[in-house]
Amino acid sequence: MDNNVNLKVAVQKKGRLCDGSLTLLKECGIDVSNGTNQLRVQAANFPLEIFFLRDDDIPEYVQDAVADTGFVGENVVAEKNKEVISREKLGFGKCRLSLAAPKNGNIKSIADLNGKKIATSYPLVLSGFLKEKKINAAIQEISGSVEIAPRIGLADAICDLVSSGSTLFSNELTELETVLKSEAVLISNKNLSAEKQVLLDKLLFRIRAVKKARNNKYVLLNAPNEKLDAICNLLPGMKSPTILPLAEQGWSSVHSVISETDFWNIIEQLKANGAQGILIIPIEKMII
Ligand code: PRT
Ligand code: ZN
Repeated sequence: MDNNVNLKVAVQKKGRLCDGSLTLLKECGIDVSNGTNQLRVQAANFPLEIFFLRDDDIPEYVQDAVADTGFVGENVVAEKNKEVISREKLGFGKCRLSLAAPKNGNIKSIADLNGKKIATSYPLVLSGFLKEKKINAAIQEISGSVEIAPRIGLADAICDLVSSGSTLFSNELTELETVLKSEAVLISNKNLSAEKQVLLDKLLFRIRAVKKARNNKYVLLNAPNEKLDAICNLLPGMKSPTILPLAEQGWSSVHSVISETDFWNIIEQLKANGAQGILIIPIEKMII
């Protein structure tokens, strides 16, 4: 294998996906601490080079092999419609592209959009959605501040990204329907060389281990021996829980791995079965 091969990774230069992308790379053991001021940074301990770009340009650069892979929102991938492969959802940058209309106006559902004008930065995704729903509305493409379009008379409704909903709320807009759900995703070029594919697979392996670890917790608890069966049945561990005797007669320590959501669902039952000294510990990496 050519030792000079570098995986070229596109990351948003400044914005909502920048921190999440760099943190994920760091948790994958890839050190890019040289900062984000430059256009490109070489990782210290992995054959990988980061290019800092505007998020809108990332699908095209990956398609054209200027970058081999990139971190970008699914919303941008859908709108830019370039020839790239979506390899892995990344669990951050979550939002939805939604239709919204003035709170006190006469547009109460998407059927009321017929004959109306909708402002958006996502004309391609929106036109596909309107076609599918058989709604005949005009699309006014604008590049920013979409939420003010109804107030200044530019459009009757909008189609924009929403996360907390506070932008819609403060502009007196109500959400009508979700057009697309989105999160950050790792995309790649369709024709990677064998060497680059090996590097991408290594990166994906690490990303999956970090994602699994983020969703799971290590649980330690003390259980009276007569309740061990009941408690172990409550814990869906990776294989089966580890059970170690405690110095105190009649008690054991139970160790397992569990998703955080599952844990909160069974905590009361664990306590009802006599579990004590329950510890929840974050997991750094998880490889199954
Ligand atoms: O300069 P560059 O072009 O790289 O950045 P940008 O300004 O285009 O993008 P940026 O950093 O704002 O967003 C990058 C990506 O983050 C988007 O493409 C989405 O995938 C994701 N993302 C997640 C969001 C949001 N949440 C989000 N809330 N992108 C934008 N918003 C905006 C939205 O447009 C609206 O103005 O935030 C406002 C709504 O937020 P709430 O919380 O008030 O609902
Ligand atoms: Zn952008």
